[in-house]
Formats: sequence, structure tokens, C-alpha cells
Amino acid sequence: MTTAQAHPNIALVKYWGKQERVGNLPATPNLSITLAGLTTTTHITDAAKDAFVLNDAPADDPKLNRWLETLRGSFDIPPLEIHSSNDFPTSAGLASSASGFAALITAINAFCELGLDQAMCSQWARRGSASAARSIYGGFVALVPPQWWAVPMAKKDHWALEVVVAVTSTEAKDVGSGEGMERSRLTSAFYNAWLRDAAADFTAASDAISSKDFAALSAVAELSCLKMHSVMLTSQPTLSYWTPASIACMDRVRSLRALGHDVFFTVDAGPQVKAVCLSASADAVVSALSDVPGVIKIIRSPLGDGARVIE
Ligand code: 2P0
Repeated sequence: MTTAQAHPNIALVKYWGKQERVGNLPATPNLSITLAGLTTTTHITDAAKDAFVLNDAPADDPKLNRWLETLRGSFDIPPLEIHSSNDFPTSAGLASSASGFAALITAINAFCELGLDQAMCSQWARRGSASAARSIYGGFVALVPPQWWAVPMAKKDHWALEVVVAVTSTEAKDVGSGEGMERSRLTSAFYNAWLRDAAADFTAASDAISSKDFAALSAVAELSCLKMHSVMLTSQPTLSYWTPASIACMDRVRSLRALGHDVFFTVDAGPQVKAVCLSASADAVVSALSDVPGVIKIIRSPLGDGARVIE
């Protein structure tokens, strides 16, 4: 048996939309931070036929099946029993597919002795879920052309950011990210503007991370999030991932900033709000978001490491 672990990541410059060619390639450069406070653990063993168990329940995941078929087109891989579990809500906007595919390729690479380096693991993770390419690495990670495998930008101790996740619902989302992105590409009048601005946002965020300029990172990361949600909301049918509690949390983060705290928000394809802050403000952020009506749980996380084999 081989066991691997990986953490979700959250994008500060978002990926929302794919290129129109094979390989599951994002349309725009994007970057993320890896979260130590949430973990996927994946065990692999030999089996008579493939079996997938997710959070202790047998599961049939067409995306996983297609990915395994593609992987088997390149490698000789026997039938496998895969047990994957998350210590956080699954398919609820907390990037469980990112940590899931990153842990899975890391475990299969070790168990089947595929000999992949991290860049190749990242490329295979991306084919499962593009954000998974980034969870191969810890700290600050970019997913950029021309290869579209993830590239580590800075280690986690470059800048001790903390993330406070305000969970407002543990329901699985109605519309998955891949389907939502395609809907946005085809129907949102703002999609072309989103594509046009992405490279500049990516450069501004990279520079802010290099120089540890929190105000600059806050500005570009919140704007990237709000632009992505504008594209989502103007898709037809609309993709509306926020709850009233999500909006209240975003307002609370703005209020904290007005009081002098170093904090900004980001929200993905789900109703959870992630408040990214400097350590000196983390207690105040936890306390303020805990008080927001509709927040059912707070998860506090430092930055984390990349995917790895643990046994
Ligand atoms: C991101 N998201 O950059 C963005 C922000 C959600 C909102 O990457 O179709 O599960 O499997 O490549 O990676 C979620 O999308 O999509 C995502 P696929 P994925 O984190």
C-alpha cells in the first residue's frame, strides 16, 4: 500500500475558463497559495478491478475514470483500489478536486513506480483538475504558459500569510467548475474582458508576492475574485455561488481593513469565504467572521507543503 497527502490551494489570481484544445489547459495564467489546514489522504492498493472509495463510501466518478483511462494510455497501470478522504467538506468550493488529484497522482506515481518528477506529476494532476496542478507544490504557486504545469514561485516561509476560511454551507455545489467555466465562456458578455485583464493581474500579484506588498496583493486578489464572480453571475443560466452569509463575510473583511487590519477576501466556486491575512490580524479575523450570522464553521490555516508520499 502507498499513502499520499495533499492540501487544497486557493487562487489569488483565478482560473475560470479553458483553452479550446486537449489537455485541460487554463485560458489564463493563475496563481495560488497552498493551505496546510485542510488535507486529502489517499491510499492505493492492488485490486482485482478498479474501485474508488471517497470519504468511506464507494463512489463512481466519471472524471476520475476518464483520467485513469488517459493515464493508462501512457503507463502500464494495474487495477487499483483507491481510498481518498478529506478532512473538510467535499465539492463545496474548498478545492477538494485540487488536493484529490494531486494526492492521487503522487500516490500512483510511487505505488506503480512511474518515475515522474514533480513537473510531470503536476501536468498529470492538471489533466484531472487544472487547479490540482498547483497542489503538487507548497507555498506560492503559479500555473502558467507555455507548458501549463505548475511552477513554485516562493516557499511557504517566504511570507507567513494565514487563511481564515468561513464555511457557510457544506452542501456539494449544483454546477461543477468545469461545466460552469464552459457556460461562462459561451454565454457571459464579460468573458473576453476577463481574458484580456488576466495577464496584467497575474503580473501585479506576482510582483506583490515578491515584494511582500500586502496592500497591492489585496487589491489585485479581491479584484480577480470579483471579476470572476461577475463572469459567473452574467453566465446564462447564472452561476450564483454566494449566500447572504458569503456577502456578509466579504463586508466584514472590508470593515476589518477599514480598522487597519491586513486582510482581504477571496471566494471560489462555492459559498465559503477565505480571508487571507497577516498573522498579527488573524485572531481579529477569526473573531469577526465567527460572529457573522450563517457562518457554521471557521477553519484557520497557515500556508502548507506540496503533495507527498507519507508511507
Ligand atoms: C481556481 N477554481 O483558480 C478556480 C477559482 C474555482 C474558482 O480551479 O475543470 O476543479 O477540473 O480543471 O480545477 C476549480 O476548477 O476545474 C478552480 P477543472 P477545477 O482555483
